[in-house]
Amino acid sequence: MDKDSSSPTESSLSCVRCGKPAFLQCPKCVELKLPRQGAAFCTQDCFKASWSFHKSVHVGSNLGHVSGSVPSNQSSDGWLYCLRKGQTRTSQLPHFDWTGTLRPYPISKQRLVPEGIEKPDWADSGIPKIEPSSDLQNIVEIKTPEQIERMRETCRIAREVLDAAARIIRPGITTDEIDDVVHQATIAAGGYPSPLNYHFFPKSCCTSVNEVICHGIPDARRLEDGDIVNVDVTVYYKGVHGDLNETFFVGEVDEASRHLVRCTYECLEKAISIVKPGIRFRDVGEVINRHATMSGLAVVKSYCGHGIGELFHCAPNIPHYGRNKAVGIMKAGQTFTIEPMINAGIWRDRLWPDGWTAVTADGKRSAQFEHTLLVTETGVEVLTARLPQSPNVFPWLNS
Ligand code: HM4
Ligand code: CO
Ligand code: CO
Repeated sequence: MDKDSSSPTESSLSCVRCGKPAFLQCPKCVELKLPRQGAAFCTQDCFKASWSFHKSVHVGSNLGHVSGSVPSNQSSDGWLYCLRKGQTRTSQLPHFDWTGTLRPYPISKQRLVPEGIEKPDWADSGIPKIEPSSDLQNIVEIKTPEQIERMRETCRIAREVLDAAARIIRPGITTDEIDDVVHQATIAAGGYPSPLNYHFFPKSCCTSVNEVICHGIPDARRLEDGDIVNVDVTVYYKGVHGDLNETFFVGEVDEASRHLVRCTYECLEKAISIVKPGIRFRDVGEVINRHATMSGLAVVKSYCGHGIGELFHCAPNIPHYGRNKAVGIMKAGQTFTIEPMINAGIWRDRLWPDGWTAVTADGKRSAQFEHTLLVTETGVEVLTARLPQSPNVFPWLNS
């Protein structure tokens, strides 16, 4: 373990595991010249405890990207293109009228969750059993204080998992490596990564690059300087789900993309600011639509915010676009997500042959931010809020 030589008494770096000031650098990261912020630890104990997922940042880090190929540190065995449910995976790029320049890459084999971690009912079969026919698809549950406390715990874990992913994002890493960090950090906390095998979704999180709107599948593609990437994390822990996502910059990103991502962040902030008992769910979309259209951007209509708790997706349905017909009025004790997807060009989306990846119809970029929220007597509690130790990756949040 190397001492951080630049600052003998004060550290500008925070520990990858606990967020405390960090004076130790992972020696492997130093050798590979990896960013210091993602490689700093306060103590040997935190370094050792983080190793199972931290080590994934070393893999393939110094290998050049060969366009269209599987990363050269991986065997191509077991890496196949994902096709929609019922179709056999192939080693050939499927035919499609691609809307932009992004293409799918092969995906690695399914990750395992240790015995002893409580799993949702789709973990083995790929089919949610309770969720589709639950009464909670029609009525918006008022959570008990005990359910709310479990939601707080789970959402805090989900935040820490997303932050672990944020810390490794840089040009050259694959979205599969992001998925591995999400998977390992989730199980290390005792949770199950909710997306894994939900309606046969093959990975533990969604990674949506550039023109991908949402539900991008982590694969062998390496992030490139100038990309934007959304990472959407949902954790199942103590019988409840916590769901959040953020869109990150990869290296130096152009001004139009910085505008898109910042505006999308602001759309979510403005939407959260109206949440309190008595507000109509349909008003969320008015606030988002106003800010997006005033900024020259468009709101995605096909994917909405959703109720969350003991179910991953339930009532209420919360559209992000204007003039929507969402039913119901917010009440204290309800929990749901708001997760606007905002496009640089037109609002229309199309689906890739994998049955999951939603892309913009015009191939221009899309950004998204998401929080899980609790309606309180006086307003709102952001259950997935940033923590003091969350990485400083958004320039507008200053310092
Ligand atoms: S599936 N993330 N998200 N997201 N689904 C794997 C990772 C996933 C979703 C999703 C946002 C809103 C709604 C939904 C949803 C049905 C219709 C089957 C209940 O799937 O509502 O799924
Ligand atoms: Co989703
Ligand atoms: Co989400």
